[in-house]
Amino acid sequence: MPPRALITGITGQDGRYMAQMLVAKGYDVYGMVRGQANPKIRMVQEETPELELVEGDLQDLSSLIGAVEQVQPDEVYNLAAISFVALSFRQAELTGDITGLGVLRMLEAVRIVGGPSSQGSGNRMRFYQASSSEMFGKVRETPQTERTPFHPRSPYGAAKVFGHYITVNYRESYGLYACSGICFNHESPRRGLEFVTRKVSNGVARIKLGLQEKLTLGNLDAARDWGYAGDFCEAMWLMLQQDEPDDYVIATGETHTIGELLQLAFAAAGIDDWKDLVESDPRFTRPAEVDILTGDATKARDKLGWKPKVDFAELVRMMVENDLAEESNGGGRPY
Ligand code: G4F
Repeated sequence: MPPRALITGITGQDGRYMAQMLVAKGYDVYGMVRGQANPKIRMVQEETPELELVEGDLQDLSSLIGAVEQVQPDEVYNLAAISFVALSFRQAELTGDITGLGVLRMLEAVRIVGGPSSQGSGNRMRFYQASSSEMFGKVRETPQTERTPFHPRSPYGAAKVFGHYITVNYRESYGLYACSGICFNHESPRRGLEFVTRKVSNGVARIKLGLQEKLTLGNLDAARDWGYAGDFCEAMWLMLQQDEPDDYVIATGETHTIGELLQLAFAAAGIDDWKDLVESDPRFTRPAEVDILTGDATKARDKLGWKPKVDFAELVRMMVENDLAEESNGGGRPY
């Protein structure tokens, strides 16, 4: 029997890479979707025809129990969340419910359905929680490791801290094989247009093609440890293949500024003189900011044998080239 995986957040960037990676590894893969019409569902079905869809909603425990009962997964990847930090300030309660309590509900579904002991001990289902470097927020030390204290700076970060600790708690209380990956920013051509890397790659492509005049961003001083989403999905899978469950920082260890991101993106489109093409607008700044993040993934390297393959320059080039092709072709997909 091939192993079975259940992925929440299947229409998001990571869910899409994870589904394709697991299918290639021989898994039967199930993606959880909310019951309503979502144009991205067709996209993931076209992208990964082997994928089966199952209904479930992180706000509804009984639907999660139903999904886990139906799939009987060996591995559960909880990748779903309200993941856009800026939106979490405007929809703080919803973010707490989905990004925070949603983790608890998913863990409960695994604990209840997973047997043989309903208390979790001996539970054959392995659980991955997508934790985030946003939990470090106003950073207490640099670089950040698995032992760095958290200081979230947004409702999103605070909800992720709950999700992280409840995952640790279910591991310690019920013996669940539950892991938390503290993932630093990870990007790709599949990144949503609201995130800064894709906003830049897409904006640069549109400027190059004469479809847009300027790129309007928020805080230009921020710096991030940006990696490639495909590499990060490999780390998530590796976490669930170990003898013992544990938590890991997943990061490249390199920090770049938004200025460097802009420089590389414009260069990839063959535009040298770009300073006047970028402006900052307070509409895109946040009530509290995470200024700079740098991860130390030594533990993942030593215990999982993981290291990133795609570097920052290659990542930015890949994203700009994708957007140049999509925008030349009428703007890509409507989602
Ligand atoms: O691309 P961002 O929106 O990503 P952010 O806030 O770092 O969060 C992402 O990475 C986290 C991992 O650490 C994930 F957990 C989370 O779900 C998400 O995937 O913003 C990056 C930086 C911020 O400092 C932001 O203020 O870029 C700055 N920025 C400046 N101008 C902008 C803009 N961000 C966006 N989205 N749009 C702008 O116009």
